[in-house]
Amino acid sequence: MLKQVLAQKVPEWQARVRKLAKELGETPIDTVHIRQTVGGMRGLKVLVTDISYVDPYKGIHFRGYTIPEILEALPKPGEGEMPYVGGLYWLLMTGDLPTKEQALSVEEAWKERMSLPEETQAVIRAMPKDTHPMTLFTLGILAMRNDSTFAPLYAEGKLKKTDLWGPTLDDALLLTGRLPALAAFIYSYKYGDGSYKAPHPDLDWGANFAYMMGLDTPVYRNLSRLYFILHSDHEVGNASAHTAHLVNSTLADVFYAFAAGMSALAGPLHGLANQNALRWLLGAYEKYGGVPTPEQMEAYAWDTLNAGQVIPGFGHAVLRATDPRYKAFYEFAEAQMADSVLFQTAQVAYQVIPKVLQEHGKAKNPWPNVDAMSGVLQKHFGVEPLFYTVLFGLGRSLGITSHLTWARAVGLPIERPKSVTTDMLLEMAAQA
Ligand code: HAX
Repeated sequence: MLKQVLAQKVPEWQARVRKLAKELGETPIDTVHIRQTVGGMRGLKVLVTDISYVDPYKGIHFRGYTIPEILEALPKPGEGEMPYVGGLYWLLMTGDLPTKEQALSVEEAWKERMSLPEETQAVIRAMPKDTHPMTLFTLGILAMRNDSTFAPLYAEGKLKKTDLWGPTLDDALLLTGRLPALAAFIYSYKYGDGSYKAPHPDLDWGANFAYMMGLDTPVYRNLSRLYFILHSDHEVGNASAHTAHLVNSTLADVFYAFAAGMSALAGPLHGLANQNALRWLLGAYEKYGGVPTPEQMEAYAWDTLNAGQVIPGFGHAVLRATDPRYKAFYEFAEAQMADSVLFQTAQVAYQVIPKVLQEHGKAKNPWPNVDAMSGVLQKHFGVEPLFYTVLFGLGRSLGITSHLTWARAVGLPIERPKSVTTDMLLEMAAQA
């Protein structure tokens, strides 16, 4: 069903991008400053996607909808439950809010693909148990590449440029379908009895993950759905999405591209912030032998800052207000685990840290980001902190594979920015 809807939409979007490239291509849209050339290309408008957009004040918009809007509007399994992840995938892929039938059609497509092949399990089992979960995750993704639809069709010369998106979507559905089983198996291998728990045929993507993790309660099912929806996408310029986009622009398939993206996510400046934020909050709790008072939290925060460190979970490169993903998690925690001492510690942090960061005067955004709360929730249900980046990656697969499908649909070319030497930059600066 998803493929038929995309097939109707793709030609119009191909024409739109062709127009931008051919008729409007010489329009200048920005000036490049040397600070950006030597500063990680921060803020340069050099990528295009219609799947998501981060507004500095209202946060992430998925296909134009804010977090509160999608949590309200996406179809849900039942009253008071979190939406089907399949509905979010429909929205990301098509741009349209799905009916319940459309959301369930994605869930059905995933169910048909959800089992983890024996050889992928064998690849994980061949690794030492102390291997990092993200290494296992990346290996597992690459191991599934043998089942790519795209790779053999392309190798056999059977694909026209305008048709590349179809088998990319096939790969996207296969990969995203299998990832919950891969993640849960890695968890079992590292922290459990090492057995593979097959997916439940009656459960949706989010609930199935909870089931395979052995955390099959209504609350954790809902947390899983919420967690994956909130982590699904954050534009295409962030390091993991951009890495996957770059790799896929060479026409390396979705498996190669997503594995590369997950290697980027594994870096401490990207996907590890949730662990650091949790560790920091636990540190405050342990230091004061209980939930800190606001005064104690303030002193703890200044100790961190005076030691030249950042306060994890606060600040953002783009956002200039409290991250709506943080707010959604906060409300979930307030409703489901108000008596958790860790949540109470996070509440004191929320009360105190923005003021401290404002006094400190460096951070452009003193407000909490999603990572200030995501680890708190997982820790409450006993999930091991080293695994949080895999959870992040599982959610992010939804956005990244949507970007890849659409990049192939509109025929974005291989990426090749230009580099210059420092001498050239110094000369340009002297002449400016
Ligand atoms: N605590 C202390 N200082 C902070 C700070 C924080 N939480 N956030 C920013 N600053 C400092 C920066 O280190 C920088 O200092 P210098 O001038 O000495 O280099 C200054 O304030 C200006 O930084 P900025 O422009 O406001 O922020 P950046 O765009 O450079 O960085 C970060 C954004 C998210 C990396 C930053 O806010 C940070 O390090 N926060 C803590 C770590 C964190 O929570 N990371 C997760 C972000 C969410 C995410 O994207 N996850 O994937």
